[in-house]
Amino acid sequence: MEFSNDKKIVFSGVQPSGNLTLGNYLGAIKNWKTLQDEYNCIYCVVDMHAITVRQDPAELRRRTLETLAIYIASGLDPKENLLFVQSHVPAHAQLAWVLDCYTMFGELSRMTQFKDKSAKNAQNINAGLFTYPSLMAADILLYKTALVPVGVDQKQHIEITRDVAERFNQIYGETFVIPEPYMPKTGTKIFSLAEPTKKMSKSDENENASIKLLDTKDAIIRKFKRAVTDSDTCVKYAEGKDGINNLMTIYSCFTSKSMEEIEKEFDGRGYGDFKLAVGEACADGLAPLQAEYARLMADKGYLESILKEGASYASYLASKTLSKVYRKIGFYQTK
Ligand code: ATP
Ligand code: LTN
Repeated sequence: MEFSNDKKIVFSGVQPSGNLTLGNYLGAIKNWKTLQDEYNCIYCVVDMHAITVRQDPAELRRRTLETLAIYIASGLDPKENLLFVQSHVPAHAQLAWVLDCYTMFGELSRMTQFKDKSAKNAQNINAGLFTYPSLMAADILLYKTALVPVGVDQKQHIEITRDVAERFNQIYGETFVIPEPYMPKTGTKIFSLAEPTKKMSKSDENENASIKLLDTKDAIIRKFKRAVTDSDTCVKYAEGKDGINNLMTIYSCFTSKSMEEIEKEFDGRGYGDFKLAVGEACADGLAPLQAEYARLMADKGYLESILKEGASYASYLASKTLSKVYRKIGFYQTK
């Protein structure tokens, strides 16, 4: 694959740190394919970010390929989108080190993801977890990215990327393009089904808290049936009704119905009916993705060929930015 024109660049990624959830899909991946005509899109499997939390090597390896298959099964055409694995392109680590030296300890200390993950992994608060945003900034800045489609939880990381890029540009002159976050109107934050004030996360240990993209229809319906709601009985989007609000958001994402339409549809019907309808809409909405995923996973050779080609083109693009940066900061370059 090769970008044949100078459309603006879109870059995003998901960590292969667990089975992908409905949060990853509705908050990020589902929106990616809507950008593929208008932009040159780069979607990366960010395995280097995943090891900021301990991973089982065999599982990390397996999930890396599975994540790629989910990207394609979600409608990303590998002929139009640049798809690759982060660790296959050394420039990400190389630029991250440089950016580490232009990112302040105080800035990194304010990151809520760092605070959350440190609390969750108290025995493994490693330096990578702390400098995670510099690697993410490197991912984005290497490709002159204009737009970064992510869920709302990543907004702070885009802001620090912009700050670091502006700081660098101020010292050395125009080097980096300053990226903008891109967030859809609904689905930017999907909450846990078990604790609807917490974000749905693929590394949550509670199986019932998240819908996995590859869950069977039965499992999806069962999990929605068990979803925590409130003691009210009325399907209404309102403050304090976190569980119901979350289910309504999910239902709206799959049916394109507005909150008012959903309230009307379930007027006078109980939560049981509503939960079943959400489960069915979600399972049916995911069915085509699941079928395509199964087809792709049966052909690992094809998936590997995409990764090889992707790494080669991404390395070519990234090396241009990296050498510019190396030159600007004064690293000696032989002729
Ligand atoms: P982990 O649990 O390992 O931290 P995660 O499930 O939070 O992972 P990431 O790989 O960090 O997922 O995120 C990939 C993309 O999915 C990001 O764009 C992120 O904003 C989005 N995302 C993750 N969880 C949600 C959610 N609950 N709602 C909306 N978007 C989400
Ligand atoms: N930190 C992101 C994943 C990620 C990313 C990126 C997203 C790593 N590098 C670059 C957009 C652009 C997350 O979702 N946790």
